[in-house]
Amino acid sequence: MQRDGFTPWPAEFVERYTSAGYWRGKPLGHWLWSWADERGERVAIVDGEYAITYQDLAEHADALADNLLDLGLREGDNILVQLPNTWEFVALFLACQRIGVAPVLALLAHREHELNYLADLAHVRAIVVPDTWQRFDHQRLAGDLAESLGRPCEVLVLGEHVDESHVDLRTLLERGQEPTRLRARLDAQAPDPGEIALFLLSGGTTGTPKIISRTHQDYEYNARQSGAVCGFDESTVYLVTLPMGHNFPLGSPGILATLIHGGRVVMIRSPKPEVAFPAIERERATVTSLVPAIAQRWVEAAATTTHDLSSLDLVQVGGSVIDPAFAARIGPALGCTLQQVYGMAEGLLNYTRPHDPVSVTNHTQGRPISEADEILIVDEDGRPVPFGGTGELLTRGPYTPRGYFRAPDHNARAYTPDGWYRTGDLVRWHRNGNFVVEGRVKDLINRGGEKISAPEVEAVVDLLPAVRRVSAIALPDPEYGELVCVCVVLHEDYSLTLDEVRALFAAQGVAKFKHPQQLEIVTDFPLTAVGKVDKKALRQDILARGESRAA
Ligand code: OOB
Repeated sequence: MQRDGFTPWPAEFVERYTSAGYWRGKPLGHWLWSWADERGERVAIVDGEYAITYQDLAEHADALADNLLDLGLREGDNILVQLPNTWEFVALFLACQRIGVAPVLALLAHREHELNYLADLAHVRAIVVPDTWQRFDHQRLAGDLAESLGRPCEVLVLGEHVDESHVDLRTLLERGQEPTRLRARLDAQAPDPGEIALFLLSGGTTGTPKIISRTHQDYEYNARQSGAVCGFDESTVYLVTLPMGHNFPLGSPGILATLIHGGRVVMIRSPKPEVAFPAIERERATVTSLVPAIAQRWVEAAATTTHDLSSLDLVQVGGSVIDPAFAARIGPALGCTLQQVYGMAEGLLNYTRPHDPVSVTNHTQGRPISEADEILIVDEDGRPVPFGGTGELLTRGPYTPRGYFRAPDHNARAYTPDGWYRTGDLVRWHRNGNFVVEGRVKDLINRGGEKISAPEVEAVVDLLPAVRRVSAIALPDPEYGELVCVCVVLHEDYSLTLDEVRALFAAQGVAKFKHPQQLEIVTDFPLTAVGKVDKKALRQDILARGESRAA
């Protein structure tokens, strides 16, 4: 039973990926037990004082899966998940995989604006949140949201204070039944491996963000092959530094590859050096993944830290660009090898390899992880550019889905008729055979690795009565790489301040990381030949303004 709105791979590709062994014909939940059978009492996850073995993880996930069934969730249902990095989040993710329920992986930063939209788009049957997180009452927001949907939607809460009308996630994790019998019962109703296993959020370049459905076997390969490329094995101790709803820490190689390859996952709640460094020392973490803005903080903090970071072998940095000069500092500062990662929730992953020379790791964003990744670099007219030239990257492959979920109009633009995904990234091949990311043609702002859709920002600003026209652009930011600048043309006799703009974003319940940092009032926008706002020229104008202001 395939969910509507899913774009399948054509049969010949299914056959190709299966016969080559990329796809292994089993749902993700199957692998949970094969790991447990092999490694039983080895520790799978460390979360603070708590260490959970592979066997316990499988048993807890089964208990939870069974309780989700009791709540009425069924194969083909979707749920919205917004949780901090915890072992319970991993158990929930795996429980879903046992019974064919697909989690939509929201971020803790998301608020009404994003959650309403996602709940609606995926027709979710449950919402899972912490009670509170960083002083925000997630439970209340989820409760209000569930009520407003106008159809049954359970609220599951992780934390100390669970309202009576909601379900306590920890209770659902408690083991009741005899594990072998429960396992057999759940095995008997295992989902199809070609089905949707999870939804990742896309950065999005449209007014409403899209979600990406990933299947069991494509995502298992995504993680397994990532782990193989990065040398993951039983000695791997992976520190989950970034929010685990992101593709990077979840499956690239992240948590899933660590479990696939028999290592140990260490959970932390914050990427700050004050939290991460003690955890590295205590758990002898060997590998982690960071976005550039966090890598920057780690490099600065490492200069004076008293914590022993010597266990760190490999630090992956990706999600947005780093300049080669900074890249060169990371390895020496943290006493490890740098790996650059250029990936996307839509699929394709590129890594520099752990044994590459620094000329590769410091200067390029790596190469595809699979020999089955197909790559095209094309010019504006869709023609391949000669080797070494810059163009848009198009790709197909065994872990690059053929379409966004329930987005036919957008898919017609984002994919070619023969299934190539247009990444919107401008890249070139370095002569050493790795990609260099040169820029992008897609309309988004990349703030410290978090992607912000410019049209989504514009749609919010457009609600202001003072605003006649609006255009959101990326400007350089010393800490996060880019910031959100909104440029507006005002109606006559109106004025507008940045504070008013930000107050509107807060009132609309938009995630904080999307709130604009800069407001520029202009009299008109430069236009392209076809009459669209010329954002490149606008950006130049605003940068020039900044320079003359500074002078
Ligand atoms: C990762 O995934 P997303 O889906 O949040 O964002 C993908 C986009 C890419 O298309 C590219 O525009 C940008 O983020 N990006 C990079 C980059 N890595 C990603 N731009 C320049 N240099 C890099 N190293 O960001 C993501 C997914 C899996 C692993 C790592 C990152």
